[in-house]
Amino acid sequence: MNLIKWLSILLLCNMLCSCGKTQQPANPDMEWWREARFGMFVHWGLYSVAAGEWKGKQIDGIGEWIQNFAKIPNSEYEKLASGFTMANYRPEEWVKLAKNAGARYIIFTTKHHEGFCLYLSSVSDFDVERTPYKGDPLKELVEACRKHGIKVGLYYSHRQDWHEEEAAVMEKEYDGHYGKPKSEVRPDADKYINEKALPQIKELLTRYGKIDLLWYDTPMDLTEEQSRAFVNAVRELQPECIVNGRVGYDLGDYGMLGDNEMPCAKVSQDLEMVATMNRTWGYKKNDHDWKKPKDILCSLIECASRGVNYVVNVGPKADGTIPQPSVDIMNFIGEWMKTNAESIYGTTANPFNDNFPWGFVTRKNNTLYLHLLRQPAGNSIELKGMLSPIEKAEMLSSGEEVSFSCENICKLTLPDSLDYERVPVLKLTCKEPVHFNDANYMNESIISIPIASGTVVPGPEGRLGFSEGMATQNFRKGTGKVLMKCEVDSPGTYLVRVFTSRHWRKSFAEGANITLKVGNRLFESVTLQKDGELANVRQHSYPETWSDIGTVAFEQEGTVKLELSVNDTGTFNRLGSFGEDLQHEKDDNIRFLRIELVKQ
Ligand code: FHN
Repeated sequence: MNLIKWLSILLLCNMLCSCGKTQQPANPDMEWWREARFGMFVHWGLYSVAAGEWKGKQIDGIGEWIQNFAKIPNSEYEKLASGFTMANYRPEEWVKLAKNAGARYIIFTTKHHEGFCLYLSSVSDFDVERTPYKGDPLKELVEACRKHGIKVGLYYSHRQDWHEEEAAVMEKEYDGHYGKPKSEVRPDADKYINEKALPQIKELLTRYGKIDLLWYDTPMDLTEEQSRAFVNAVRELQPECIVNGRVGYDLGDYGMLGDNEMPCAKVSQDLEMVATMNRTWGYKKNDHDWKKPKDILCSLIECASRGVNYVVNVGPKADGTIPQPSVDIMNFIGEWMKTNAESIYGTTANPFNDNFPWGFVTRKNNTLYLHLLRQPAGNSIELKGMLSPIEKAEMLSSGEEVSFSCENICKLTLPDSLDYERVPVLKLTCKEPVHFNDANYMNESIISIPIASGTVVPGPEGRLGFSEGMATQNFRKGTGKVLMKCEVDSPGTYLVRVFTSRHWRKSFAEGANITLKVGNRLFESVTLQKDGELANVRQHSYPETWSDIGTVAFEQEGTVKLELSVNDTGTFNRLGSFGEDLQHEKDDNIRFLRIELVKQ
């Protein structure tokens, strides 16, 4: 490091040393972020040069972790900089891609775990100056964002930095990165934070004008005081800048789901979910496992219907080209947003508890938006929980009126010619803010009961609750039970189907055992079997499994109570280790999503 860089560090340290000590100023205004609902992530770095391959060998796992997975020493990894040409980098094209898709903010990796800075840094010489590119890619992107009215989010890996020995997290790091044996590596997190991370945050927040969002990642073993210093640095330098939840210790302005973790019910706080389009964040030339454009669009819709912001990732190549399938996906969303964006921006979650089999609902004051992923049975929809009379029903994109009647139940009859591949949206306007009741009803022969619609009765040992994404948390023997209910309006026999999920790195737990009471029927000490797994957008991240545990007969209509407890969480195997942390996954927990009663 040259003298000027050292002097800059000292100066920046001086200016920042009070950050950890001062009182935290008021939180920034979240208005634009809540209104946005949709953002685009960009993972771009030296890993984009490696593109998932090292010395002719395909390296498993997410592409931006290649240095770690392929055990590449810094001396070799640094050489990738010469191939990071950015020759076709057109930041304005990236911004237009995001904007045309309807994204309202971009989050750009200024420094990922590899430690390489995608901007001109005075603090570290492991930055864009080492590449053939003449310029500051961050400055250019920020300017393009401003020009097109897109909010600027900066990703910064504040704990992990494989380039700096001080930042080593010993149980996680490959000692070979530093060119010396593990026994000689001397980690010093405070030194790293004070001499590289915080000074770089200062650079990012003082050199590029207004920054709207600082997106920290993988706090790992940071202390609360260290995490707080990262929040305070932002508060002090740009009080209007929002801080994401992964800064650590719930100190951010909003909460975070795990990577590719879709919420399973409406959530109770500001929350964001980040998703890949294939299996990697950073570019991998042989990852062709692209999600379908419609599935990504539906993820955005589903997140909005749970009250969650959705941020989808693109991983440009080293020359700055965004892979064509990503462009196609963004354009597909953009086409839809042209006529349907009103049903996403500034909306709040589906007011009903129902998981409707035909799609998802969002709401804005007096208006409900019904997103139709497939044709409803009988080409009609019943909104059993709806208490407000509907004034007008129309297709959002065409304005075509839809016939309805609201006597006991609001029933809508859909036009015949809807193209469900394009996810039509039915807009319902009511005279007054929508009133509803929150019971769980039968739709198309299934009564779906989200676990989060239940109430928790705590047990003697620990506290059962719901995770950010509204699956159960700490659910094991003695932590409590969940009480739920549903409305039966069609007597008969029902199959009882229990849905659970898990992080993809864990196998289905053998021997997981529950007790479930449904009305008067007791399923005592039932071992969950893996009877099936849904083939959906979650299948590679948090796969959803169902277990059929038996049948129950209801002789009459009415409210049915359910009571669920866990006797044994079972045992599982670990299926690999590819970067994603398991911060949302407690080993001793069954992650319940919902119970379905399926009419036979
Ligand atoms: O380890 C990183 C990963 O590479 C990627 O950047 C994701 C994006 O959310 N964050 C971390 C894992 O959660």
